[in-house]
Parts: sequence; C-alpha cells; structure tokens
Amino acid sequence: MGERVAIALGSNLGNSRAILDGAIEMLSQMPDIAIISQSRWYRTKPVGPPQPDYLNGCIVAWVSRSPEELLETLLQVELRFDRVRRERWGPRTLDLDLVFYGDCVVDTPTLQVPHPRLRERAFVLVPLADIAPNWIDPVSGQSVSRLLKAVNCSDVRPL
Ligand code: A4P
Ligand code: MG
Repeated sequence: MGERVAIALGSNLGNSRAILDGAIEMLSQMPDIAIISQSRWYRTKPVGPPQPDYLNGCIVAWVSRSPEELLETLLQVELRFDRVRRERWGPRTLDLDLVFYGDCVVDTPTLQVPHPRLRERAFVLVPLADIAPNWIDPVSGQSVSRLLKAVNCSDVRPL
C-alpha cells in the first residue's frame, strides 16, 4: 500500500541546481519512495524578505510512509544539504515542502497538508501544473490548473 504525494522543492543559496538534483537523487534511492514525475525547473522571484532568486520545481512520488514519517525524511534530506533555519521565509540551500498527500488533510502543530500557502504561490502551482494539473486540492475542491489561473505567474520563468 502507498500514497501518491506531491513535494515542492526550492533553493536560493549555494549551487541550487546541483543541490536540487542531489535531493531528488537522494529521495529516489530510498526504498519506499518511487518518483513518478518531475517538473521543469523555474527561476522565481523571492516571496518574503529581500534575497536571491529561487530555483523551484515539484515532484510527484509514490510513498509508503505516513505523512509524519515523510515530513521527517524531508527534514533530514534538507539537513544533509546544509539547510540552516534562520528567519522565516529567509534564504535556504534547500526547502522541501509536502504539498499533497493523496487527498488527505492533516492539521497538527508540526504538519499541515495540503501545504497551507499552496493556493497563493505561483512558484508551487506553476511547476505542479506541469506534472499534476488535475490533482484536486482537498481543501478548496479545485484542481491545480484551476488554482493556477487565480495567481500571477509573471515572477516564475522556466529555466
Ligand atoms: N511544516 C508543516 N507543514 C509542512 C509541510 N506540509 N511541508 C513544518 C513541510 N513542512 C511543513 O518550515 C517550518 C516547519 O513547517 C517545518 O519544520 C515543518 O515542521 P521551514 O521550512 O523551516 O520554514 P520556512 O520554509 O521558512 O517556512 P514556511 O512557512 O514553510 O515557508 P514557506 O511557505 O515554505 O515559504 N519564494 C520563492 N520564489 N520560492 C520559494 O521556494 N519559499 C519560501 C518559504 C519563501 N519564499 C519563497 C520560497
Ligand atoms: Mg518549508
């Protein structure tokens, strides 16, 4: 048994392209994670405090881990790539966000799925629409492509 999940990746410190490729490679080698598809990479303007532009992308994977176990795995992969937490929304070598876990809704102090800011973020919706345009957000009931129509995508450009 397993679940289809969507993970958003971002980086704006260090060699972002190598870090993102390395994170995907690391995830793909885990026995209970199978990557199904990968979006293009996008150069995106930062949301939040002034900082360098980001590289953003998304993957869809088949996972046989609970949402909490998967979050723990994502945080461990972030640490392997020297992620240091400083300010909220600040620059980072690697950010891995769990966007969707099937059609599950999780709302605990440490984990919210779907990702609470997914609907307002073109840097998540644009890459996700590459690989999962018909995925229905269980909170809004709208598809990714429909959500995408409601955001401004001018700051998100394919690499
Ligand atoms: N957490 C709860 N739910 C989740 C989830 N679904 N996925 C918890 C991942 N983590 C989740 O995250 C803080 C804590 O959220 C985690 O320890 C986990 O327990 P964090 O990565 O330390 O902090 P953050 O990323 O700075 O905060 P936050 O609120 O997650 O920020 P966002 O919303 O992820 O935004 N601009 C561009 N262009 N591209 C970007 O990728 N990213 C951000 C971060 C800001 N601006 C950006 C980008
Ligand atoms: Mg994060």
